[in-house]
Amino acid sequence: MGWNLSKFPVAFITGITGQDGAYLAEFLLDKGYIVHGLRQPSTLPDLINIEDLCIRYNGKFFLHYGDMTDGSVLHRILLHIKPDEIYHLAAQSHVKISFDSPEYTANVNGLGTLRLLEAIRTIDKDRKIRFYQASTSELFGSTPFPQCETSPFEPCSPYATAKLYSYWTVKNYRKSYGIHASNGILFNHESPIRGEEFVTRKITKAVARISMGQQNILMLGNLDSKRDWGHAKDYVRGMWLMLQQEKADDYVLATGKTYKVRDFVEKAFAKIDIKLKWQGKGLNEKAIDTATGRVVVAVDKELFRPQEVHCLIGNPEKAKNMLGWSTDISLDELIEEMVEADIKIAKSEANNNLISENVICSNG
Ligand code: NAP
Ligand code: F7E
Repeated sequence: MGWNLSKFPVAFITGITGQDGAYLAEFLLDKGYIVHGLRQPSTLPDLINIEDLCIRYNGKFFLHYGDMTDGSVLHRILLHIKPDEIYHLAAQSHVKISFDSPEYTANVNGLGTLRLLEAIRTIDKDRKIRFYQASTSELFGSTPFPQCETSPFEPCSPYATAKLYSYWTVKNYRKSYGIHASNGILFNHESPIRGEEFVTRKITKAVARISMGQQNILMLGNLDSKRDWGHAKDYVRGMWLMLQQEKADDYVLATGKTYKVRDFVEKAFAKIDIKLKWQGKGLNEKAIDTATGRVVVAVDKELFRPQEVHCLIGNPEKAKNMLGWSTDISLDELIEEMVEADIKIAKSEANNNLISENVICSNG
């Protein structure tokens, strides 16, 4: 298709292959943006979340190889594509993994932001580029709740300390060099394309597989930690709104409600008509399917973290008042969408297995 590309705003998204990157890319493409994304050099297929966009928006959607640990590539990409807006989402985003890989996490999540801001500082002399940084509720750690923009930070993981470095670097580049740079302090947001290692997706995937007889039991860590969970679709709209403001600033995006991991488990099982009864305490706690007496959830101490963030509840008043942002999708709707999507995947896996079994049978 022959687009006249010069009349469209240009966005650059790091982390485009992840959950938020995929939702944000679609949101911006639908608004008429040209979207460029950073894709890590990898031998493994990594485009599953954005395959459809590559086809639907051919000619307006571009991918560039690069890594947040390589500042020279970031510099070259910015010179080449001349973005109006940059959404910096790339990160080693798993909190538990950050305890095992603290130096890598600091390099990507902390210094990666510095590299990108340095590239902007040198290239964008007129300060036209608007910059969004994916900050996080993990900065609050064990601070009293509800948490808002002025709450103190008390990060409890290498992930959070690296993100705190990025948060302050953004503020410093805003004040020192006049760059339009904003921190979005986002509370947990999920979707059917959430990484399978995060607790919500791990739960909905297991629920779907249990309903299909493909899995017997779901092993979890801390069932009592509380999170403020929203839908990623609502949160990427908030990122865009931040960059449409005349002045850059920092905003909390959250639902203002919190639930325990065990509540999420109960709600997800309820979607397949399984009612749970909890028995035992601590590491011996189990959830039993009341209809069959079968244990469907148990606790594994390996899944606990060296330090836990026990309770997060965000206060999104500032974003509501200044950006006109609010959430459209409730937790129940989110869980329903996730379970339904995972049931579809489980069914198609079952069909594929059946087909390959038939092929083996007919060949043998
Ligand atoms: P995600 O699904 O884990 O996506 C992370 C993205 O970063 C992926 O595209 C990944 O590429 C890319 N990436 C990782 N290391 C990289 C590197 N060294 N160089 C270049 N790219 C790299 O995370 P998400 O849930 O979409 O979250 C987006 C951002 O928001 C992250 O910064 C996260 O820390 C932050 N955040 C998320 C939440 C949430 O609840 N989702 C809340 C607050 C803040 P591959 O696909 O190749 O691995
Ligand atoms: O854990 C508990 C776990 O890994 C949520 C990232 O997007 O949001 C995310 O970080 C809670 C924790 O997300 C399991 O201990 C119990 O208390 O889904 P999670 P997270 O750590 O909150 C923030 C805002 C980000 O910025 C991050 O990038 O669930 N939990 N059992 C478990 N968690 C996992 N992953 N797996 C379990 O088996």
